[in-house]
Amino acid sequence: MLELYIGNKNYSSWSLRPWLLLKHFAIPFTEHMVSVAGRDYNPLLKPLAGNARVPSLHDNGFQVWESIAIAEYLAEQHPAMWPADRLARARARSIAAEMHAGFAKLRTAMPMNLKLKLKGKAASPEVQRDIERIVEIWEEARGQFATGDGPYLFGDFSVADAMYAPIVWRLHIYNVALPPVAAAYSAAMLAHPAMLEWYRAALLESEAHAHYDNLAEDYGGPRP
Ligand SMILES: N[C@@H](CCC(=O)N[C@@H](CS)C(=O)NCC(=O)O)C(=O)O
Repeated sequence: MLELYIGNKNYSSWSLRPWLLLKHFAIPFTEHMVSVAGRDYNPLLKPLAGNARVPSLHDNGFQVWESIAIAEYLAEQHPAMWPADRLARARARSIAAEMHAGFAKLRTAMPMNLKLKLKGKAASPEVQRDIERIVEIWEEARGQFATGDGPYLFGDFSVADAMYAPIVWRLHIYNVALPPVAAAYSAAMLAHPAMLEWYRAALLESEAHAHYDNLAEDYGGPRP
């Protein structure tokens, strides 16, 4: 039996990744939500995961933590989670790992907070570099590796899409303008039924954390 421990849907960007994978591939699981607030260390999470963080997947009680490791664990049972072509699969793994390890400037400047939709502001040079690299990654995947009719990075939905899903939300929330290929990819992701399910649930949550919510003013307030 699979149990996924996740943080608040409004804020927990890491939790979204394995949750989306499980949903997209229609894998049965039970979800448990815990409170997260951008803490460096939360002792309450220690019984759930060795790294005291969510997401954490429990498979008949065996714990798997770190979003990328959870994705790999699931993909062993469901190989369609990675592209079938060997080189496409290698590239998908590279960009998934790059996401897992990087983009700290963007993640700090633009936390996921699904209750916000802001006018936006000019990015700092460091954040702009992250944005440009993300656009480059998406354009290359779509242009060189996407097969079939699927609108996702490699055509069909894969671990790579799950890893970039919170970035799609962040760029949308903070109104970052995207060139056509990246904009089309973003629109496809935002229309994904599981992304919408997560979003609707996030809107119903009541837990609030000022250090995330207060960014609204800095980004020009709400946009229509
Ligand atoms: N590298 C980890 C990051 C996990 C992480 O930072 N999770 C946050 C929530 S998004 C957390 O558990 N924070 C603890 C807290 O705020 O109490 C992963 O990929 O799963």
